[in-house]
Amino acid sequence: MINEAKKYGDVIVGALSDEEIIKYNYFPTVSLENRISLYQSISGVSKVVVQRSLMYDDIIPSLKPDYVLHSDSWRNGVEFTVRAHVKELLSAYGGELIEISEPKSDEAKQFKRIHRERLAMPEFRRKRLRELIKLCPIVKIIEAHSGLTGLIAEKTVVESNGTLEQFDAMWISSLCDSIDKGKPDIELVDMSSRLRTIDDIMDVTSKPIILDGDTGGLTEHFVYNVRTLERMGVSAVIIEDKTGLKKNSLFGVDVVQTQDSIEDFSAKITAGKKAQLTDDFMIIARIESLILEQGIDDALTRARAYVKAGADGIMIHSRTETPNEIFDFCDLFRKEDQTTPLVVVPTSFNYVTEEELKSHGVNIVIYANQLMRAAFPAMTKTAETILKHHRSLEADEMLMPFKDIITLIDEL
Ligand code: SPV
Ligand code: MG
Repeated sequence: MINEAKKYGDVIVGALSDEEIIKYNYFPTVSLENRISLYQSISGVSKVVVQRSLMYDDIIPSLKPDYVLHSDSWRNGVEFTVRAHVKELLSAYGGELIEISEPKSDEAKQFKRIHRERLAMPEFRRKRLRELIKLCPIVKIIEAHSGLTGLIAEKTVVESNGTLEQFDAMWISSLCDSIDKGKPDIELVDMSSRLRTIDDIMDVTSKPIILDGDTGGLTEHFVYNVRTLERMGVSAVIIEDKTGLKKNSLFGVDVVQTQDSIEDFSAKITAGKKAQLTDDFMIIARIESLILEQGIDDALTRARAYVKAGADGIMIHSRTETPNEIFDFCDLFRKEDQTTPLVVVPTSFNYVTEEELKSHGVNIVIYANQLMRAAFPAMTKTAETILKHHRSLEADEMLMPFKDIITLIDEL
């Protein structure tokens, strides 16, 4: 591309900032600084500029290049809107777009695959969550409970309001992992089985993973599990301050649930932190005070204690229909602590936007069960339709074409 560009004049290379690369559903393995030096070292490049807008709004109007050279791959898919916008910016002053076909060689094809596979290696995947917290205004996480749902989390990209949107990471929900196995969410699905789910997902994805670690179990067991998760490349485990038979938080006080003492739960966090070997892995403490109607003061006291015990983040959970108590907690917490990452799971107050959460100091939003809740009614309706009609014709309009399912998963 650079050789081709040289034919038209001075070549300026745009290096996309890390924040914008993420929106393309890529993650940089080379720092922006090193990318800039790399491009500068290529003969024929006269200048490298940092591009801070995916839509080229910062670059084209100020540089007014005579020509923009770009790969023609953006003619299809979500990047089409970026292309349309670039053409608009160019036409404002008579600039021209030149599109170059990407090399079709095996080497070029392998390059993308190798990049993804490198990101999937434990040492890259594990630290990526911490990197994302620094880079993203809010880290967006979706639930995955299988290889297939992992692929949806990995690959889904949409164009929205003049930018591209994708999920940053995956949440291995105890609720959905249990439901997928036809079991209740009571820590019945054991760690070996949870690890198997994680492994299935890791096999086909590269995005970071947060495990819903329930109560973390016995401290004596938790320390071993921290080591295992860290070695696998999981980025974080979230453990909740409950003890005894755990029930799903969304039951609230309709079932018997016991909150752990601050001392015991803090000791579990400290033991976990001592067990881990890298600085990448995160242990996030989940506070159940609002779920168990113990009030914001109790939640704040616990947050302080858990951070002191070594927690790398706080998840505050609620099952109310409005986000008010979550906002109150976040505002008060942020008054005294501006750095510890805050995690929120807006299931019952689902009208809250990422923008609003961000404005109250939330760093990570988890969409904890939506893929499972989408799949179950669709599958049940299909089963009922086949039973009613003694054939599958009537169900067909709800299904993807069978020709598509056989090519859904790419071969290497
Ligand atoms: C899960 O997804 O399993 C959770 C979140 O723990 S919640 O179901 O809201 O308790
Ligand atoms: Mg759970």
